[in-house]
Amino acid sequence: MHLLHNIVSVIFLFVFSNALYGKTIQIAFTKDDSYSIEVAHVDVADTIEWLPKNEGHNVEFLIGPNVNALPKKSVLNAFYAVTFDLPGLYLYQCTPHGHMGMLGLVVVGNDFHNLKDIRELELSRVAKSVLQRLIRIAESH
Ligand SMILES: [Cu+2]
Repeated sequence: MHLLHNIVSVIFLFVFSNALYGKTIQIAFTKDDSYSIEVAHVDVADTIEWLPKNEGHNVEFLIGPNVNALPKKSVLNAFYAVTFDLPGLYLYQCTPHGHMGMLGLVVVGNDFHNLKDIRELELSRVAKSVLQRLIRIAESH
């Protein structure tokens, strides 16, 4: 009975802390000038960590649910982490390779309310076609 109580307590703590602090997922910069996860689905309060496993890349947010409060641009070759507080879509690029289509999309809380803003972004032709592919992946999740 005591053991069962402990197990229930541990499960409760796990669920509770998950709700409070969120989960963390990791995305690596790859040698193919891409992000290892191109479309990430997370919940509000979850964190994404970007790992500089390949040189010459960073993370620069182009748009998010609050365009006036985007996460700051990361430094090349540096570890970076963002905790997502607002539901909606966030699009980011690698500053040197964004025009070549090194983009990442984050869907927070399965919320697509600002999809129109993302579609209206000015991007290179290659980046635009990559973005369309990422949106299709996100929508078919
Ligand atoms: Cu890059």
